[in-house]
Order: sequence, then structure tokens, then C-alpha cells
Amino acid sequence: MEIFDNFNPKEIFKDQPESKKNYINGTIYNNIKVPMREIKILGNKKKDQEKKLYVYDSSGPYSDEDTNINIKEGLHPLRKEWLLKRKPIHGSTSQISYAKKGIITEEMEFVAIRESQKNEILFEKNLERENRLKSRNKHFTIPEIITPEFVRKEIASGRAIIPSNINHPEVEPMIIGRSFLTKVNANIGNSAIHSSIEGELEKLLWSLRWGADTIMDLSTGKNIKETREWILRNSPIPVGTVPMYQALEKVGGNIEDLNWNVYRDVIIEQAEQGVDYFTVHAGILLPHVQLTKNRMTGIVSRGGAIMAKWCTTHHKENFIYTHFKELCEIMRHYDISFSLGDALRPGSIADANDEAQFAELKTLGELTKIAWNYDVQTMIEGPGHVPLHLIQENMEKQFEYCHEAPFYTLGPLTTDFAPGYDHITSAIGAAVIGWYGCAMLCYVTPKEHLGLPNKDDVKQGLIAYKIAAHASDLAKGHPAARSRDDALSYARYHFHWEDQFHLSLDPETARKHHDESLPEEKNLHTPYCSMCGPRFCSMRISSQIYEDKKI
Ligand code: IRN
Ligand code: FE2
Repeated sequence: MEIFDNFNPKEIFKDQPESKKNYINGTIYNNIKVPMREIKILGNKKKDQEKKLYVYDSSGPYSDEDTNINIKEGLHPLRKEWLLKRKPIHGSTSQISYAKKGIITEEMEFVAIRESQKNEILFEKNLERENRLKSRNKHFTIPEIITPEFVRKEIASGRAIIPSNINHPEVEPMIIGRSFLTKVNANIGNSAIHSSIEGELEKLLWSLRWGADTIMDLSTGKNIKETREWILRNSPIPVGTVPMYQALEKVGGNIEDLNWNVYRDVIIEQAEQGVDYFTVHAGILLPHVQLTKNRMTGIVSRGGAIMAKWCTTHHKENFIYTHFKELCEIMRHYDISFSLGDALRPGSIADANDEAQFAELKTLGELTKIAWNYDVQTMIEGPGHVPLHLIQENMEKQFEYCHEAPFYTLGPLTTDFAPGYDHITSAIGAAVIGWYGCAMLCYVTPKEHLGLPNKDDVKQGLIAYKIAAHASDLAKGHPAARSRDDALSYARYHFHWEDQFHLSLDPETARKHHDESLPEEKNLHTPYCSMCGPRFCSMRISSQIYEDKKI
């Protein structure tokens, strides 16, 4: 059988009933079409008028009803015409260089529209309620309306990035920054033990179905370049990589044979293909390595451990650090964003917030300034394993040392004692750090610390992280966040079971749980579920109080 013969992307996106993709045109640029999902709210069909809820949708053209996508041909390069018309500024085509010049690009208007779903008409405004639920975040507030000009300012100041390599025109622009919806990254990629291109593409589509905002291809096994090409041509979301992994493959796995030239060649190859952001372990310095000596779990970052071994073997300074400006010039040319790697992130509760971790964070702050001088968009990677009470300090130090560049954290995992459930241990920490202002959450799957995630692990990881990100958005007061909760609660209180399913993060699972004990069609009209039965349903009893006008 030929590769991809049994591959039907449509199958993956068919489980979202009563909802469809829709597009909104730009006003500055009327040739842009911004995707979102429209969910029908049926209400009580006899009494209520049908309503619609608009939600952010990152799944790309795969979920469009009338499009058939051929994986072998790749996606339509929607940014191509925007890019062709654009003139470089002093050799730079990066979003930050246009933003600094006061220019609003197509990408900036695109994300402004994408971030502002207008749902306020769904329910009557209640001022008391709005005030009570207001965000209490001391460090920043999110504007009621996200305009293209606001987006431009956030990018110019370095507080947000739009990762979008000029060679990845298939990307639907998205923004990463604390004043925007909290984003989720899903890691995919093969390993030497387990690998197939088809399997990785399936994980890409699965990530799109479950709401990933970016993916990282962390392949370390066979056919790294070819796998990446398939992923890039078929990915409507930004793709990140850790170039160090391919560099190590190139020198046959011998860390001591690495050098700047090998690394640079990999960077250029991946830049040409269209990778949108690079995790670069430039902040771990030779003197930092000894600070990790007394740790419980040493250096747990793969890229970080490789670099630490290289530095100590040759007794030389980190070659990415010493060539950082040259790297900035390459990055700027393609508009690739930095994801400055946290080589010294804690890998256990015992090592959280230690000297090594924060020493590196300071260096990342210095590198951020250099990257901004070169007009390279930059975000900062963060931990790792951190108990709940030490999370806030991470966010505050990052704001301070890294000049408010977007933070992108792995979890953090809030306890070490639950292997097999680390999507949960980490989603707890992720929700908290997102609330404090972390811009993107790198998911953790149930396989963390145990093995390479499969398709189902990707789903479980993403579900946990979509919940964490949404909880953060409610707490930080993103204007587009709450309407879905309100719509779902309304449906729940009024026993509109179908609406409750359709508005769910995972409609199929919600329906399955309901139908497990009350499967007949008539039970979709009953004002109770099998948890309490008809006589003990509190929602039913309480609505009777108001109907009887007892209060
Ligand atoms: C995110 C935040 N801190 C680390 N990450 C992710 O960890 C990073 O983006 C990459 O996907 C993954 C592996 O990084 P190391 O182990 O090579 O540092
Ligand atoms: Fe870990």
C-alpha cells in the first residue's frame, strides 16, 4: 500500500455536530479571511431563538466542510501574496521590524480579528456580575477590544510574537503574548526507537483536532528532514524545532564533534524549509554547569545536557552564545522567532527555583535585548517541575529579567509522584502560571518520563492543556473567554442536553458519559441525569422555587 492511502483527514474532524467553520474578512486588508468556529445553540426549540457562539479555531482548512485536502500536495500557501508585496526594512522581513516602523501587517490584523470573538449578544449584561468576575491581575490588564494597533504595539515592544517564517506561507497567523489567549504547544516527532512519517502526520492532524496552537517536531530518529517537510507543508499552525537534535545526528551522536558550523548548517536547512521558531539553548554558560552539581536530577533538558557536556569537554563557552549575533542575522532574514531554551530548568520539585535556573534566566534576559536589537521576535522558555507555591516567583522573575518578553513554559509539573498522569500534575501548574501571565503552555502527555507519546496521548495532553489555558484566560480576563462557559452553564441549567454536548470541549465524550446510563433518545429531553435521578436534581428543584415565585 502506498503511503497515506488510508489517510482521510475529514474523519478526524467530523465529531463536532451543530458547528461549522466560518471566515471573517479584514477591514484594513479585505483579502484576509480569518477562521473561527460557529457553534449553534438550539435552546428550547419551541421557546428560544437559535443563537450562535463563535470560538477560536486553530484546526486549519482540514475542518472546512467544502475543502478536500490532499496531504501529498500540502495546504494552500495563503500568506504567499502578502509576502510577495512586502518590502524588507534594512534587510529584515520580521514582524517586529514592521511593528517598530508603525506598519500594521496582514498578520497583525489577522490575529486581532482572531482574538476578538464577539459574543456579548448571547446573554444580558449584568453589571454586578461583570464587576465581581473582573480579573484581579496586578501586572497587566487586557483591553476590551483587541485592535490591530494594539497588536502592533505589543509586537513592537517585544511583549508578543507572531511566529511565521517567510518560507511557511501555509500558516494561519497566531499571536503569543500575555495580553492574548493563552496558547498551547503540542510536541510530536519520532525517536530512534519508534518512527514513521505517516504516524507523525497523523499526530499533527490529531493535534489540530484537539486545539494545538503550535506544534514542535522533536524528531530525533530516522528521516528527520523528510518528516519535517511533510509536517511543514501540511501544518496551518506554526512549527517549532530544536535544531540541536539534528546537529547531534549529523555528527553521529558524538557530542564532542559538535561545533558552530555544523549547528549553523542545520539552522539554515531548517530555515529554508520554513520552521517558524527555534528552541535555542544559548543561555547555559560554562560557569553555570557547576551550579547543578548538588541537584536531585541534574540537567534534564536534552539540548541543555548536550551543550553542558560540550562546554565541559572542551572547556569552552557555549558556541551558540558566542555566535549569537550571527544567529540573529539569520533568524531575522527568515523571520524565525527565538524560543530561548531553558537548559537549566528544574527536573524535580527538589530543584525548583534554584540558583542555576535563575542564573540562566538572567542570561536569557541579556540575549533577549540583543535579539530585539536585531529585530528578531523572541520568547523565553521556562520550567519544568515547580511546586504550586513557587510558581508566582517564576513569572515575576521572568517579567523582570526578560523585559516582559513572552514566557513559554513546560507545565510546570506541581508534583513528582504520579507518573502516567503527568498531563494532570502539570496542567495544574500550567493553569496557575497562565493566570499570572505565561503566554504559551507546552503540553505534557501521560507518557511523560515513560515513553514516546502516541495519538491518544496527544489527545489527553491537549485536553488537559486546553482546560488549563481556558482557566487562565478566564482568570486573566480575556474578553473572548467567558461566553462559552456562560452558554454551557445556561444549557446545563435548562436541561438543553444537546447544547451542552455541542458546547463541550470534547462533545463525543460528554455525550458518551450521559448516554451510558440513559441511552434512549427521550432522555435528551428529561430535566435530570442519572447522577441524581428525577427527584434529587438540585437544578430542577431550584428552578421550581423561582417558577413558583416563592422568592
Ligand atoms: C518548553 C519550555 N521549556 C521547555 N520546553 C520544551 O521542551 C521545548 O520547547 C521543547 O519542545 C522541549 C524539549 O526541550 P529540551 O529538553 O531539549 O530543552
Ligand atoms: Fe520531567
